This record gives sequence, structure tokens and C-alpha cells, in this order.
Amino acid sequence: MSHIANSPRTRTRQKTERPRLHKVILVNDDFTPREFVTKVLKAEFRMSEDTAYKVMITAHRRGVCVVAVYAKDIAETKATRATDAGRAEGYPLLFTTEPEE
Ligand code: TYC
Repeated sequence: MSHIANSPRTRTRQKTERPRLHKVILVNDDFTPREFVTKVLKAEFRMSEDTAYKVMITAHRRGVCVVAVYAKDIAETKATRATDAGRAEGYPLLFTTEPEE
């Protein structure tokens, strides 16, 4: 079966590509307290205090910071949960997702 000549138009891919991973991105704002952002990063993304602080301060200084990468549905669930944690306290904290290149 491996030498049947398919025409170029009907030939199918031999390799299955892995689904792309998706980045969770932390977006800075002027209102959410630093300590709260760090707390959410620790709780939702299981970061150490040190890592969570570094991610928070990077978003604070640069506007955004990549938090982690996951399969699409996991990235979206975590971004939603983390954003909702801020909203529950009245903060505009925002986590977004974006496919990796
Ligand atoms: N900029 C906020 C402050 O000064 C802290 C903050 C950091 C908020 C990162 C959001 O993604 C964020 N209180």
C-alpha cells in the first residue's frame, strides 16, 4: 500500500501535527493590588511566591507577561478562573489566551 501513487490533489498528510499550545497572558491594569495578582498566580497556576512576584512585576512594568502554556481548553479555563477571581473582588484583573506560533 505504501507505493500507490496518489495524485497531489488527493494526497493526505502523513504526519499528524500536535495541537498548538496556548499561552495564558497576564495583562496589567492600574487598580488590582500587586499582592492580589501574586495571590491569584500562586493559587491558579501553582506558582511559588518568588515566581508569582516576578510574573506580576513583569506585567506591571511591561504591560503583559506570559504566565504559562497549556492545551487550548486548559489555558482558557485557567484564564477565565483567574479573571473571575479578580472580578469577584471588584478588580479589573485580566488574563487572556493566545495560540503559540
Ligand atoms: N499595576 C498594578 C498596581 O500598580 C499591579 C498589577 C500588576 C496589576 C500586574 C495587574 O497584571 C497586573 N497596583
